[in-house]
Amino acid sequence: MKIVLSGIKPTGIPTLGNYLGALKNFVKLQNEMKEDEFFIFVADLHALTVPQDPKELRSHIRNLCALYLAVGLNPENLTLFIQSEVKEHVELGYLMQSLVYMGELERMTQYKDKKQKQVEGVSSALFTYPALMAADILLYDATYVPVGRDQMQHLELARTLAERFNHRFGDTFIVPQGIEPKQGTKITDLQNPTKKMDKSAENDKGCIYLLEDLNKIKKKIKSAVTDLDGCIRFDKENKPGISNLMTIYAAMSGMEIKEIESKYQGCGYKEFKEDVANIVVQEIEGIQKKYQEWIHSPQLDELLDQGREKAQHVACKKMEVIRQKMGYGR
Ligand code: AQP
Repeated sequence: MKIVLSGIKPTGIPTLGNYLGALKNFVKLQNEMKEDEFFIFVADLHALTVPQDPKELRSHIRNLCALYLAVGLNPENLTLFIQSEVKEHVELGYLMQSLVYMGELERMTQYKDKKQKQVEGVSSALFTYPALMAADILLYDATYVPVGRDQMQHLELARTLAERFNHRFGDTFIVPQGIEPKQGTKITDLQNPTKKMDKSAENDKGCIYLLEDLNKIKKKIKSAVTDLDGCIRFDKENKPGISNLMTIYAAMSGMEIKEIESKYQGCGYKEFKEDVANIVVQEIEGIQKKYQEWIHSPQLDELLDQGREKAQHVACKKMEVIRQKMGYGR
Protein backbone atom coordinates (compact mmCIF):
# COMPACT_ATOMS: atom_id res chain seq x y z
CA MET A 1 0.00 0.00 0.00
CA LYS A 2 1.36 3.40 -1.01
CA ILE A 3 0.41 6.93 0.02
CA VAL A 4 -0.95 9.39 -2.55
CA LEU A 5 -0.97 12.96 -1.25
CA SER A 6 -1.83 16.39 -2.59
CA GLY A 7 -3.25 19.74 -1.54
CA ILE A 8 -4.60 22.99 -2.91
CA LYS A 9 -4.24 26.51 -1.49
CA PRO A 10 -7.50 28.19 -0.42
CA THR A 11 -6.56 31.46 -2.13
CA GLY A 12 -9.87 31.79 -3.97
CA ILE A 13 -12.53 29.69 -5.62
CA PRO A 14 -10.78 26.84 -7.46
CA THR A 15 -10.64 27.28 -11.23
CA LEU A 16 -11.09 24.98 -14.17
CA GLY A 17 -7.26 24.84 -14.15
CA ASN A 18 -7.26 23.47 -10.60
CA TYR A 19 -10.00 21.05 -11.60
CA LEU A 20 -8.31 19.63 -14.70
CA GLY A 21 -4.74 19.87 -13.41
CA ALA A 22 -5.46 18.51 -9.95
CA LEU A 23 -8.97 17.68 -8.66
CA LYS A 24 -10.23 15.59 -11.59
CA ASN A 25 -6.94 13.70 -11.58
CA PHE A 26 -7.25 13.00 -7.83
CA VAL A 27 -10.60 11.34 -8.47
CA LYS A 28 -9.32 9.38 -11.47
CA LEU A 29 -6.36 8.09 -9.47
CA GLN A 30 -8.54 7.24 -6.48
CA ASN A 31 -10.69 5.11 -8.76
CA GLU A 32 -7.67 3.41 -10.30
CA MET A 33 -5.45 2.95 -7.24
CA LYS A 34 -7.82 1.15 -4.92
CA GLU A 35 -5.05 -0.45 -2.86
CA ASP A 36 -3.43 2.88 -2.03
CA GLU A 37 -4.27 5.45 0.64
CA PHE A 38 -5.26 9.01 -0.24
CA PHE A 39 -4.30 12.03 1.88
CA ILE A 40 -5.79 15.25 0.52
CA PHE A 41 -5.50 18.52 2.40
CA VAL A 42 -6.31 22.20 2.29
CA ALA A 43 -2.99 24.07 2.19
CA ASP A 44 -4.12 27.04 4.28
CA LEU A 45 -0.63 27.90 5.57
CA HIS A 46 0.54 28.25 1.98
CA ALA A 47 -2.29 30.70 1.34
CA LEU A 48 -0.74 33.00 3.97
CA THR A 49 2.39 33.52 1.89
CA VAL A 50 0.52 36.40 0.25
CA PRO A 51 -1.91 38.76 2.08
CA GLN A 52 -5.38 37.28 2.69
CA ASP A 53 -8.61 38.69 4.03
CA PRO A 54 -9.24 36.57 7.18
CA LYS A 55 -12.99 36.19 6.61
CA GLU A 56 -12.56 35.23 2.99
CA LEU A 57 -9.79 32.80 3.85
CA ARG A 58 -12.05 30.96 6.34
CA SER A 59 -14.78 30.66 3.77
CA HIS A 60 -12.40 29.52 1.01
CA ILE A 61 -11.08 26.79 3.32
CA ARG A 62 -14.55 25.40 3.87
CA ASN A 63 -15.52 25.76 0.20
CA LEU A 64 -12.47 23.81 -0.82
CA CYS A 65 -13.23 21.00 1.65
CA ALA A 66 -16.75 20.68 0.22
CA LEU A 67 -15.41 20.87 -3.34
CA TYR A 68 -12.97 18.02 -2.77
CA LEU A 69 -15.96 15.84 -2.01
CA ALA A 70 -18.23 17.40 -4.63
CA VAL A 71 -15.83 16.54 -7.46
CA GLY A 72 -16.18 12.90 -6.49
CA LEU A 73 -13.44 12.00 -4.01
CA ASN A 74 -14.61 8.94 -2.10
CA PRO A 75 -14.65 9.72 1.64
CA GLU A 76 -14.19 6.02 2.43
CA ASN A 77 -10.62 5.97 1.21
CA LEU A 78 -9.68 9.53 2.06
CA THR A 79 -7.88 11.33 4.85
CA LEU A 80 -9.19 14.84 4.29
CA PHE A 81 -7.64 17.48 6.54
CA ILE A 82 -6.63 21.08 6.97
CA GLN A 83 -2.87 21.64 6.95
CA SER A 84 -2.77 24.14 9.86
CA GLU A 85 -4.56 21.64 12.13
CA VAL A 86 -1.54 19.35 12.03
CA LYS A 87 1.24 21.38 13.67
CA GLU A 88 3.99 19.02 12.53
CA HIS A 89 3.85 20.63 9.07
CA VAL A 90 5.33 23.79 10.56
CA GLU A 91 8.05 21.95 12.47
CA LEU A 92 9.17 19.91 9.49
CA GLY A 93 8.79 22.98 7.26
CA TYR A 94 11.37 24.74 9.43
CA LEU A 95 13.70 21.76 9.27
CA MET A 96 13.39 21.75 5.50
CA GLN A 97 14.40 25.42 5.53
CA SER A 98 17.57 24.38 7.31
CA LEU A 99 18.25 21.95 4.50
CA VAL A 100 17.37 23.93 1.40
CA TYR A 101 19.82 26.39 -0.17
CA MET A 102 18.97 30.01 -0.96
CA GLY A 103 20.02 29.47 -4.58
CA GLU A 104 17.55 26.61 -4.93
CA LEU A 105 14.69 28.77 -3.65
CA GLU A 106 15.74 31.72 -5.82
CA ARG A 107 15.37 29.57 -8.92
CA MET A 108 11.68 28.79 -8.28
CA THR A 109 9.53 30.20 -11.08
CA GLN A 110 6.44 30.61 -8.91
CA TYR A 111 8.40 32.76 -6.44
CA LYS A 112 9.78 34.91 -9.25
CA ASP A 113 6.28 35.38 -10.74
CA LYS A 114 4.48 36.02 -7.48
CA LYS A 115 7.02 38.44 -6.07
CA GLN A 116 6.40 40.76 -9.05
CA LYS A 117 2.76 41.06 -8.00
CA GLN A 118 3.38 41.99 -4.35
CA VAL A 119 2.77 45.66 -3.74
CA GLU A 120 3.25 45.64 0.03
CA GLY A 121 6.55 43.76 -0.07
CA VAL A 122 7.47 40.14 -0.49
CA SER A 123 7.09 37.93 2.59
CA SER A 124 9.89 35.56 3.48
CA ALA A 125 7.23 32.82 3.65
CA LEU A 126 6.64 33.24 -0.09
CA PHE A 127 10.34 32.59 -0.57
CA THR A 128 10.42 29.50 1.66
CA TYR A 129 7.09 28.10 0.41
CA PRO A 130 8.77 25.12 -1.34
CA ALA A 131 10.40 24.05 1.97
CA LEU A 132 6.95 23.83 3.60
CA MET A 133 5.60 22.01 0.56
CA ALA A 134 8.43 19.47 0.84
CA ALA A 135 7.48 18.99 4.51
CA ASP A 136 3.80 18.47 3.59
CA ILE A 137 4.77 15.59 1.35
CA LEU A 138 7.63 13.98 3.28
CA LEU A 139 5.79 13.99 6.61
CA TYR A 140 3.40 11.32 5.30
CA ASP A 141 5.89 9.24 3.33
CA ALA A 142 3.91 9.95 0.19
CA THR A 143 5.04 8.00 -2.85
CA TYR A 144 2.81 9.76 -5.36
CA VAL A 145 1.91 13.43 -5.57
CA PRO A 146 -0.64 14.35 -8.25
CA VAL A 147 -0.08 17.96 -9.36
CA GLY A 148 -0.33 20.19 -12.42
CA ARG A 149 2.77 21.25 -14.39
CA ASP A 150 3.28 24.49 -12.42
CA GLN A 151 3.97 22.56 -9.21
CA MET A 152 6.47 20.13 -10.73
CA GLN A 153 9.45 22.38 -9.98
CA HIS A 154 8.50 22.45 -6.30
CA LEU A 155 8.05 18.70 -6.33
CA GLU A 156 11.53 18.24 -7.81
CA LEU A 157 12.88 20.28 -4.92
CA ALA A 158 11.00 18.07 -2.44
CA ARG A 159 12.73 15.07 -4.04
CA THR A 160 16.11 16.77 -3.72
CA LEU A 161 15.48 17.57 -0.05
CA ALA A 162 14.37 14.00 0.70
CA GLU A 163 17.56 12.69 -0.88
CA ARG A 164 19.71 15.27 0.91
CA PHE A 165 18.16 14.40 4.28
CA ASN A 166 18.53 10.65 3.67
CA HIS A 167 22.16 11.14 2.70
CA ARG A 168 23.00 13.23 5.81
CA PHE A 169 20.95 11.45 8.44
CA GLY A 170 20.27 7.99 7.02
CA ASP A 171 17.24 6.62 5.19
CA THR A 172 14.19 8.44 6.53
CA PHE A 173 12.04 9.72 3.70
CA ILE A 174 10.46 8.20 0.63
CA VAL A 175 11.52 10.16 -2.45
CA PRO A 176 8.13 11.18 -3.92
CA GLN A 177 7.06 11.06 -7.57
CA GLY A 178 4.82 13.63 -9.22
CA ILE A 179 1.86 12.48 -11.30
CA GLU A 180 0.59 14.86 -13.96
CA PRO A 181 -2.74 14.30 -15.69
CA LYS A 182 -2.51 13.14 -19.31
CA GLN A 183 -4.42 16.22 -20.48
CA GLY A 184 -4.98 19.52 -18.69
CA THR A 185 -1.72 19.78 -16.86
CA LYS A 186 -1.56 23.48 -17.70
CA ILE A 187 -4.77 25.34 -18.48
CA THR A 188 -4.22 28.91 -19.54
CA ASP A 189 -6.19 32.11 -19.10
CA LEU A 190 -8.99 32.45 -21.69
CA GLN A 191 -8.16 36.11 -22.33
CA ASN A 192 -4.39 35.75 -22.12
CA PRO A 193 -3.71 32.20 -23.28
CA THR A 194 0.02 32.25 -22.75
CA LYS A 195 -0.51 32.81 -19.02
CA LYS A 196 -1.61 30.15 -16.51
CA MET A 197 -5.23 30.27 -15.30
CA ASP A 198 -4.81 31.31 -11.62
CA LYS A 199 -7.51 31.34 -8.96
CA SER A 200 -6.10 34.54 -7.50
CA ALA A 201 -5.82 36.33 -10.85
CA GLU A 202 -6.63 40.04 -10.76
CA ASN A 203 -8.70 39.93 -13.92
CA ASP A 204 -11.38 37.25 -13.70
CA LYS A 205 -12.56 37.41 -17.33
CA GLY A 206 -10.18 34.71 -18.45
CA CYS A 207 -10.76 32.40 -15.45
CA ILE A 208 -13.52 29.88 -14.94
CA TYR A 209 -14.39 29.30 -11.30
CA LEU A 210 -16.00 26.05 -10.25
CA LEU A 211 -18.67 27.83 -8.22
CA GLU A 212 -19.63 30.62 -10.61
CA ASP A 213 -22.86 31.10 -12.51
CA LEU A 214 -23.16 28.61 -15.38
CA ASN A 215 -24.27 31.22 -17.92
CA LYS A 216 -21.28 33.33 -17.04
CA ILE A 217 -19.02 30.33 -17.65
CA LYS A 218 -20.59 29.81 -21.09
CA LYS A 219 -20.08 33.47 -21.96
CA LYS A 220 -16.44 33.40 -20.88
CA ILE A 221 -15.72 30.38 -23.07
CA LYS A 222 -17.54 31.87 -26.04
CA SER A 223 -15.53 35.06 -25.77
CA ALA A 224 -12.18 33.29 -25.30
CA VAL A 225 -9.36 34.84 -27.33
CA THR A 226 -8.49 32.78 -30.43
CA ASP A 227 -6.87 33.77 -33.77
CA LEU A 228 -7.74 34.63 -37.35
CA ASP A 229 -6.71 31.32 -38.87
CA GLY A 230 -10.15 29.75 -38.35
CA CYS A 231 -8.81 26.19 -38.25
CA ILE A 232 -9.18 23.89 -35.21
CA ARG A 233 -5.62 22.68 -34.99
CA PHE A 234 -3.36 22.23 -31.97
CA ASP A 235 -0.41 24.60 -32.13
CA LYS A 236 0.50 26.01 -28.73
CA GLU A 237 3.01 28.48 -30.08
CA ASN A 238 1.02 30.07 -32.88
CA LYS A 239 -2.53 29.29 -31.75
CA PRO A 240 -2.39 29.34 -27.93
CA GLY A 241 -6.08 30.24 -27.46
CA ILE A 242 -7.56 27.49 -29.60
CA SER A 243 -4.97 25.00 -28.31
CA ASN A 244 -6.04 25.81 -24.75
CA LEU A 245 -9.71 25.21 -25.62
CA MET A 246 -8.71 21.93 -27.26
CA THR A 247 -6.82 20.92 -24.12
CA ILE A 248 -9.90 21.71 -22.02
CA TYR A 249 -12.12 19.70 -24.37
CA ALA A 250 -9.67 16.78 -24.36
CA ALA A 251 -9.36 16.75 -20.56
CA MET A 252 -13.13 16.94 -20.16
CA SER A 253 -14.08 14.36 -22.78
CA GLY A 254 -11.16 11.96 -22.52
CA MET A 255 -10.60 12.36 -26.28
CA GLU A 256 -7.13 12.66 -27.80
CA ILE A 257 -6.14 15.98 -29.43
CA LYS A 258 -5.83 14.24 -32.83
CA GLU A 259 -9.39 12.91 -32.52
CA ILE A 260 -10.64 16.41 -31.74
CA GLU A 261 -8.83 17.80 -34.78
CA SER A 262 -10.53 15.19 -37.02
CA LYS A 263 -13.92 15.67 -35.41
CA TYR A 264 -13.86 19.44 -35.95
CA GLN A 265 -12.19 19.51 -39.36
CA GLY A 266 -13.93 22.19 -41.41
CA CYS A 267 -15.91 23.51 -38.41
CA GLY A 268 -15.77 27.12 -37.28
CA TYR A 269 -14.58 28.42 -33.91
CA LYS A 270 -18.14 29.37 -32.96
CA GLU A 271 -19.38 25.79 -33.13
CA PHE A 272 -16.32 24.44 -31.34
CA LYS A 273 -16.57 27.01 -28.55
CA GLU A 274 -20.24 26.09 -28.14
CA ASP A 275 -19.28 22.43 -27.64
CA VAL A 276 -16.48 23.30 -25.22
CA ALA A 277 -18.88 25.49 -23.23
CA ASN A 278 -21.50 22.71 -23.10
CA ILE A 279 -19.13 19.99 -21.96
CA VAL A 280 -17.60 22.24 -19.28
CA VAL A 281 -20.92 23.52 -17.98
CA GLN A 282 -22.47 20.06 -17.86
CA GLU A 283 -19.68 18.75 -15.63
CA ILE A 284 -19.52 21.85 -13.44
CA GLU A 285 -23.29 21.81 -12.97
CA GLY A 286 -23.04 18.33 -11.42
CA ILE A 287 -20.19 19.48 -9.16
CA GLN A 288 -22.16 22.54 -8.01
CA LYS A 289 -25.16 20.37 -7.07
CA LYS A 290 -23.02 18.04 -4.98
CA TYR A 291 -21.18 21.03 -3.50
CA GLN A 292 -24.50 22.41 -2.19
CA GLU A 293 -25.15 19.10 -0.44
CA TRP A 294 -21.67 18.89 1.13
CA ILE A 295 -21.36 22.48 2.25
CA HIS A 296 -24.53 22.16 4.33
CA SER A 297 -23.86 18.65 5.59
CA PRO A 298 -22.72 18.01 9.18
CA GLN A 299 -20.77 15.08 7.75
CA LEU A 300 -18.22 17.55 6.38
CA ASP A 301 -16.97 18.46 9.87
CA GLU A 302 -17.05 14.84 10.94
CA LEU A 303 -14.80 13.93 8.02
CA LEU A 304 -12.46 16.82 8.78
CA ASP A 305 -12.22 15.77 12.44
CA GLN A 306 -11.44 12.18 11.49
CA GLY A 307 -8.97 13.40 8.87
CA ARG A 308 -7.18 15.60 11.40
CA GLU A 309 -6.88 12.69 13.89
CA LYS A 310 -5.50 10.34 11.29
CA ALA A 311 -3.07 12.89 9.81
CA GLN A 312 -1.88 13.93 13.29
CA HIS A 313 -1.24 10.32 14.21
CA VAL A 314 0.92 9.67 11.13
CA ALA A 315 2.71 13.03 11.36
CA CYS A 316 3.51 12.66 15.09
CA LYS A 317 5.09 9.27 14.59
CA LYS A 318 7.18 10.53 11.70
CA MET A 319 8.38 13.58 13.62
CA GLU A 320 9.65 11.39 16.48
CA VAL A 321 11.89 9.56 14.03
CA ILE A 322 13.09 12.82 12.47
CA ARG A 323 13.94 14.45 15.83
CA GLN A 324 15.91 11.38 16.79
CA LYS A 325 17.83 11.40 13.52
CA MET A 326 18.64 15.11 13.64
CA GLY A 327 19.47 15.13 17.33
CA TYR A 328 17.60 18.21 18.48
CA GLY A 329 15.57 18.23 21.71
CA ARG A 330 16.27 15.97 24.67
N1 AQP B 1 -3.96 26.59 -14.72
C1 AQP B 1 -3.73 25.40 -14.23
N2 AQP B 1 -3.72 24.31 -15.05
C2 AQP B 1 -3.48 23.08 -14.54
N3 AQP B 1 -3.28 22.83 -13.23
C3 AQP B 1 -3.28 23.88 -12.39
N4 AQP B 1 -3.11 24.00 -11.05
C4 AQP B 1 -3.23 25.30 -10.69
N5 AQP B 1 -3.48 26.05 -11.76
C5 AQP B 1 -3.52 25.21 -12.83
C6 AQP B 1 -2.88 22.87 -10.18
O1 AQP B 1 -3.84 22.96 -9.13
C7 AQP B 1 -3.23 22.51 -7.91
C8 AQP B 1 -3.50 23.55 -6.86
O2 AQP B 1 -2.49 24.42 -6.72
P1 AQP B 1 -2.40 25.49 -5.56
O3 AQP B 1 -3.66 26.14 -5.28
O4 AQP B 1 -1.77 24.86 -4.36
O5 AQP B 1 -1.34 26.45 -6.18
P2 AQP B 1 -1.23 27.09 -7.57
O6 AQP B 1 -0.61 26.11 -8.50
O7 AQP B 1 -0.49 28.37 -7.38
O8 AQP B 1 -2.74 27.37 -7.99
P3 AQP B 1 -3.40 28.71 -8.47
O9 AQP B 1 -4.79 28.40 -8.83
O10 AQP B 1 -2.53 29.33 -9.52
O11 AQP B 1 -3.41 29.57 -7.14
P4 AQP B 1 -2.85 31.02 -6.85
O12 AQP B 1 -3.54 31.92 -7.83
O13 AQP B 1 -3.20 31.31 -5.44
O14 AQP B 1 -1.36 30.94 -7.05
C9 AQP B 1 -1.78 22.21 -8.22
O15 AQP B 1 -1.62 20.82 -8.41
C10 AQP B 1 -1.54 22.97 -9.48
O16 AQP B 1 -0.52 22.38 -10.26
